[in-house]
Amino acid sequence: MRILSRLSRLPALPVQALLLGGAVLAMGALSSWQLQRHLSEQLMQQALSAEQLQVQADVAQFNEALSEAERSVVRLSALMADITTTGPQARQAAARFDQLVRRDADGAWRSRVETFRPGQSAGLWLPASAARTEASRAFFAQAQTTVSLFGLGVSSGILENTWVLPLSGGELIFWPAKPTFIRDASADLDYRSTDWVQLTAPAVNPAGTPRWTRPTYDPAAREWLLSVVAPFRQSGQWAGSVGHDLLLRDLLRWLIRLDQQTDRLTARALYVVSADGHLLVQGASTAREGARLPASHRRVLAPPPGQAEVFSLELGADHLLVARLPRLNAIAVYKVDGSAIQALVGRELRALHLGVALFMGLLLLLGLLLVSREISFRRREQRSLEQRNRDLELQVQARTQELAAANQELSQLAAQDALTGVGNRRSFEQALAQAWANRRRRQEPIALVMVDVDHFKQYNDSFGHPAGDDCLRQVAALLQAGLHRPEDRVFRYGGEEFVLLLTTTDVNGAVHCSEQLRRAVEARALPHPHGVVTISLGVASTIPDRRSSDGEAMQLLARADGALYRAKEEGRNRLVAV
Ligand code: GH3
Ligand code: MG
Ligand code: MG
Repeated sequence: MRILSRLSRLPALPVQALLLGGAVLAMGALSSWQLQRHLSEQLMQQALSAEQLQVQADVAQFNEALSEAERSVVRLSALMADITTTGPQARQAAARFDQLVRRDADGAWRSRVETFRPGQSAGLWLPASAARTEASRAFFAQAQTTVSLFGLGVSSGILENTWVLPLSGGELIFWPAKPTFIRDASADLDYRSTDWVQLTAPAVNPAGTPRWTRPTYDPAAREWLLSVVAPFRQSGQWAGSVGHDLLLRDLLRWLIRLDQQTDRLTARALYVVSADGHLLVQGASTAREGARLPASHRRVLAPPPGQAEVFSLELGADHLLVARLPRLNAIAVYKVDGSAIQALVGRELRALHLGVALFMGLLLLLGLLLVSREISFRRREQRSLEQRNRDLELQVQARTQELAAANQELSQLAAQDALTGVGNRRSFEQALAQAWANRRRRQEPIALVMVDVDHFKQYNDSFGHPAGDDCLRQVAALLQAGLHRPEDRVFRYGGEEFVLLLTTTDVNGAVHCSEQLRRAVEARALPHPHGVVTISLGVASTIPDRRSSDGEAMQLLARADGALYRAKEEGRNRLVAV
């Protein structure tokens, strides 16, 4: 029973597993949602930072290009300082000059355009007013030879031209990297009034270090130009200036990649704007160059305090990335498209979702595996408990049977006479009462025979008590053997007296049976001081009266006892019936 109650206390496993699984899934979904939100913010920040870093790298490259131009112009300045204007070298240079220039009908010297080849040849252009002397021609020619080596110092992609402006003759000499510049230049244009020419004045730049002009719009080139200028000396005297003109558009498009398809995911260059709000170079923006900055973007002109070279400003859902370009006194503006960032983050999150789904699936599979293992374990345990229960029931059954047998044996022993093995006096009284009631109901005869061993005292006296016991056992066995009906029984009434209960037997039957028993004992011829062991018997029989009580059975016994008494009186070894 204890085992059964233990079984019934086991929880319903599938329900438990379902609850657990549900809880795990709910927790997973919740944490995945939170994780997603957190990651989404992180990823957006990261994307923006990555764009910022990229712009920073661009600005660093841009600055490096400017430094390259500065180094180059310093070298040019040094070369010009070494030039001599006399001797055979100067004459050769003058001859070369004649090949390169011609005097046109309007009196101006112009370059022979057809001889120019970018990166190799140089050309020169002189205003009509320029003085011509042998010395200056030789000087210009030699300068050209020298400078033709020089132009390689700056990337040809951004170098528009290189020039020398000597103080001596006031002539301007160009070595254009791009011949179209010379072609398009007007003969009457006086460059000496421009920003960059003014920078060549000794008073403006006494130290002779490279100086940058502001971005300047050149109507001849129809481009924004940027010039780096350095003075040079000859024989210790201030002799003039040298410079590089760079096309801002090329410089910026090459470095900041305006208008180009880049591998960037989100940031697009919009334009470069001067400090006073004029668009210098235009990228993806549709605004016209030279126009004013769009009103919504004005904030880029007032950068937040701090040293950051690149910073970001929110513009609705988008961001503007702003890079300072101090040497230009300008800034480059990029736009980071909010929807592009969202798309990027979405892609990353889809990958995350897949990962989370796989993880949850794995978790579920593991859970199912554990539950199924648990179920099979519990089934095995239940089967073993049932087996133990059956074993115990069998044991209880066996014990019960053993107990019943023992009880039966005990009750048999309780009803038996210990010496002779026949029924004892107590069982006789029970059997008599039962038989009496039965015969009374059926109105059938019942007989009692009292049996007593003759002169048994003398037997004991002669052969001893143990022999007497043995004799009693033999007599009892003879009496038992002499009764043939199963319902007829022998009891030891006491001492050496026995009583026979013969149911359904009238007096004649009882007498017949008693006589046979007497003879059987006599015939057994157990030795006795008087001869052989004999018995005397008193027989009584009756049909119980219907109204009689059980106590009247004792009267029948008394009658049999009386008959026995008479048999003793009449000489023993005989029977008397009443
Ligand atoms: P009678 O012929 O008149 O019966 O003479 P008796 O000697 O048999 O009668 P009595 O009643 O004087 O003696 C009975 C004797 O039976 C006395 C007793 O010692 C003996 N006796 C009674 N029970 C036992 C017993 O269990 N074992 C033995 N060995 N002797 C017993
Ligand atoms: Mg006696
Ligand atoms: Mg006797």
